[in-house]
Amino acid sequence: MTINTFLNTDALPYCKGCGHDLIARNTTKALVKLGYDPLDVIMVTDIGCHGIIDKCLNTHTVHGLHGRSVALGAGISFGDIGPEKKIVVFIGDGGTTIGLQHIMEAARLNLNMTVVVHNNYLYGMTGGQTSGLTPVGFNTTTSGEGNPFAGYDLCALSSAAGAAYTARITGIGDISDKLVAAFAVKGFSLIEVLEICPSYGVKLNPKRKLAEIIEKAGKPLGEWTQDREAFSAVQGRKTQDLLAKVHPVKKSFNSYLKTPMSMVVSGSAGEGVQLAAGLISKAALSSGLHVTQKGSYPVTVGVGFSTAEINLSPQPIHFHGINVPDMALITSADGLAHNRKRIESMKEGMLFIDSSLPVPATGAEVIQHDFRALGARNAAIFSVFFFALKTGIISTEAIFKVIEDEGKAEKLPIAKIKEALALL
Ligand SMILES: Cc1ncc(C[n+]2csc(CCOP(=O)(O)OP(=O)(O)O)c2C)c(N)n1
Ligand code: SF4
Ligand SMILES: [Mg+2]
Repeated sequence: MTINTFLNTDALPYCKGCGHDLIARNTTKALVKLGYDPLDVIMVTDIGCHGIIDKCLNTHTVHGLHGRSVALGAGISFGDIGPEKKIVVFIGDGGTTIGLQHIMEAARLNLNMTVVVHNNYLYGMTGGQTSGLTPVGFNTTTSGEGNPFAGYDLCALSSAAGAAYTARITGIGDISDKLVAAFAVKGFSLIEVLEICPSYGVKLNPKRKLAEIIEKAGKPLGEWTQDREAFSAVQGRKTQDLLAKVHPVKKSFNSYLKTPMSMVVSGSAGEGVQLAAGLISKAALSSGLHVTQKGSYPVTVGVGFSTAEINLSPQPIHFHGINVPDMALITSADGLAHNRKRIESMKEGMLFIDSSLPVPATGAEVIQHDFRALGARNAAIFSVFFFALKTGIISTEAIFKVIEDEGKAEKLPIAKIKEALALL
């Protein structure tokens, strides 16, 4: 079988005689048979020998972490990409073992995609180790005396989980019609293609033929179908546009900021740090700046530090990491402890710190204030207004407008904040 519109080369990157070559060529042949254009197809590949096909394909390609290609395919499928698109997920027996639950979930929900399992009975790319689909008695580099355990019956699992279509076939000859049958299904289909890796499987199991290995494995070839509505048909009736709930931020203010600026806002969990950081970010957006914001806090809710990292820039931001910030707003001892090292590393910039706290040695200009005067829960929010007033990078009006637009005015002590700001 030669090159078609889906392949940009006839020289596929596998060892001679590898079954993955046959699957790749037949996959593209099946897609041509079904009338797909290459850009109607999203090929998601996994880690492993089968996954190195990406560069040879003219389709969209996504390459995932080992065992996660089905999860990536699921994410794409949830994206409501339209019925004319086709998601094909490639995964090895190793990836299947690692990410089995992703397959079960995609089958259970009957997501629109086809998973092509390249079952060569071992971890090919890393040298032929046993996987969860290696049959009992099969030799691998990690079970030289023959695998003492039976492999999973993947098709039984897929079908039991709810796949609309499941098939197990031998990877020999022209398998394009078998792939067509799987690709044409509305909902979740899985096709397990059995093959032997010539470089490890054949070498370690001399004289054994695929048909005999399949028979001994006790997992029959076949097709299993069930009449179920595809996920999109079930869920499409209920799904609302989640973006409709997001308040668009319009440019209503200006900022004098001419160069990028990084800052950390940090205090204690439960003291409004992330909310306060969000106010700065949205006020900055409404002032025409580009913004990134990242939150960091322990998994234990309401205990310990809470830190937000913000980048503001008049130009697009290509890197959002912050090592030593230009500005730091610290409203509690937890926040100080979490950021002490980088505050000590600041050679310039400004440190706004609650007056109850010891001031660390720093090259930053230090501004102390009683941010906790309006209560601990309002410390971070008040510090943000204070920062705006002192630096002018964003205006307090811009922050008040964000609060009003988002309907948060009732929950915040606006009158007290205004009173305190008037005294500054
Ligand atoms: C989470 C994770 N574990 C292990 C690896 C190392 N690794 C890379 S390829 C590979 C074997 C892949 O085997 P399989 O999925 O069966 O694909 P094949 O190479 O046989 O096509 C392994 C274990 C990895 N990349 N990521
Ligand atoms: S190592 Fe095995 S699975 Fe990998 S390309 Fe070579 S023959 Fe195929
Ligand atoms: Mg494998």
